[in-house]
Amino acid sequence: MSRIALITGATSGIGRATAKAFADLDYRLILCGRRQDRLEELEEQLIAQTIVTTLSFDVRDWTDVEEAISGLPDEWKAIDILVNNAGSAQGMSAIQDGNPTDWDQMIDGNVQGLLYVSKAVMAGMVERKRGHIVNLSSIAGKQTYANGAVYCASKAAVEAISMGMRLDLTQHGIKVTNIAPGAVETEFSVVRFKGDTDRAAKVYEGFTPLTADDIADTIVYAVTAPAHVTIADMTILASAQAAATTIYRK
Ligand code: 8X3
Repeated sequence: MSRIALITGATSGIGRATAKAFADLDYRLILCGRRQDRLEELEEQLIAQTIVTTLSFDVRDWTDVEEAISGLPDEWKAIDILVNNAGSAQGMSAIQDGNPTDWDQMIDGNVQGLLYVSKAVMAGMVERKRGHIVNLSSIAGKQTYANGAVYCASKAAVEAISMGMRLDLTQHGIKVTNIAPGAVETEFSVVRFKGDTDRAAKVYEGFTPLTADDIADTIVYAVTAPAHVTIADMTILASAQAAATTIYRK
């Protein structure tokens, strides 16, 4: 039987591209997101290629996460691959001007949400002595930049959690991969700037940014590596990008 992969934040950007790439590998897919209509629309697209189910829940709500994942029918319970992709940046401002609601959303979504979904999936992986967890971090988790302290902190937490997971889970036959993308053109900046598409477009002006498919390719590389190989950590930058905020624009 083909592997079962659960992807959070599957309805857009890197999550959606990963779902499509996994469908090409014939993986059975559990697509998770908050928006049921968008999940169904993606399911509709992928169903010709592979077996798909959807789960709609908010990663920030433990009861919701626990109920959704423990309620999976038996044939979906043996999850082989978890892609912790859900997350966002909210706002960009000096720390003293930061909005606590934005902070909550980033810490709760990017850190707590990743922990909750992992918690709901890890016990089964440990029991089966098999599994692969892919955490979406960011270059922002490795390099803090001005006006991004809380987003960067949330991704630095993902880096620490990836390392900690690897320390605790390797002995149970579970691989952990941390993926740290640089500038990827998705809805990321539109969300960060609360729908200001002009400001979002400026982030990617004057150079060729990464696409969600570029990152999906690296995830495929990690999950299809031979059994004896763990891709522990990958940083992927646009070729015009030298560091988090150093981008050579034309
Ligand atoms: C997204 C990359 O550099 O805009 O995580 O924070 S960056």
